[in-house]
Amino acid sequence: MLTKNQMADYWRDGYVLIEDAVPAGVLKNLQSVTVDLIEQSKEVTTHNEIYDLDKSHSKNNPRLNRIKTPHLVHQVYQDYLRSDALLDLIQPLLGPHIRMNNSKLNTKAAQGGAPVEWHQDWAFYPHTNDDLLAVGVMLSDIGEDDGPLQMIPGSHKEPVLSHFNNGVFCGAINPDNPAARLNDAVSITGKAGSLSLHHVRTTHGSAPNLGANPRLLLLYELASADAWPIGGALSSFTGMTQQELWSTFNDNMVCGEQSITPRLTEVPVLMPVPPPDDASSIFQTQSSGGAKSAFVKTDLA
Ligand SMILES: O=C(O)CCC(=O)C(=O)O
Repeated sequence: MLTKNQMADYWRDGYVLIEDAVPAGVLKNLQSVTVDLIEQSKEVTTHNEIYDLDKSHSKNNPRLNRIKTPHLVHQVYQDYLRSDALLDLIQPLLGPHIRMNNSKLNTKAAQGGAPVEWHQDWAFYPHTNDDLLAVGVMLSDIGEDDGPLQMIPGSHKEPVLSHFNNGVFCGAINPDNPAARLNDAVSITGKAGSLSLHHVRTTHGSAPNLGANPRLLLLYELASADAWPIGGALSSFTGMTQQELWSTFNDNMVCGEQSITPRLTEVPVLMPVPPPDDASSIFQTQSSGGAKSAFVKTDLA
């Protein structure tokens, strides 16, 4: 269960870190399946439905940005999502009816794995209300040098900032924008088995991984069931038929009841269009959209 203080932290700062959140046996399974999946990427030479590759990926040295939609790749990721250990932490924030929009496992490669430029998830997928959050489960120890998630406290209560470059959605805030308050950044570090919860409007990003091991962060993007994505946004639902969307929505219910009565609140919405050339992941959106980097380039990799 979230404590009262943890809930207060979340609503005040737009994120909270919970240590020792994942039961030891579950953590071990998540880690071993993840290591196997990275190993299996050796045979892969271009981005595909499962893998987003780091620039220096090779057969001898598998280096990934991401395992896409891990919940579709292995049951272990579904089981943890639907476990009481996780639901007890998210229901106090999202209510009893929760849908997962997407999952991803960002495996920032050792010694140079790519940064994620500063952004608010909301800019990618505005909904009818903003009762959405992302769970970030640390599957490896994550210290300051490992490219931890960084958050800007209180940004979830501030305006949604431009994520455009030359009129094209680039999925990143220009680091020169003073409204981003990047000097206020706080790193979310912790031991494997810790997790963070961040509000959909909280500004966050992460630097390259300078550490000796891949930084493994499993992300679940969750929504109250009555928060419906606004059509036309870049999202995991883009391109689905109505039937596919309905069955995906039902498959992705984590707990409680499906809703066909979206709750409409006064939320700031700016549609993420026109899209960049490649919007297949945040990494490709930011690079093909020409996002200006906030992070010092590294040539370690
Ligand atoms: O993996 C990270 O450091 C950031 C992930 C993130 O914000 C995203 O994928 O939207």
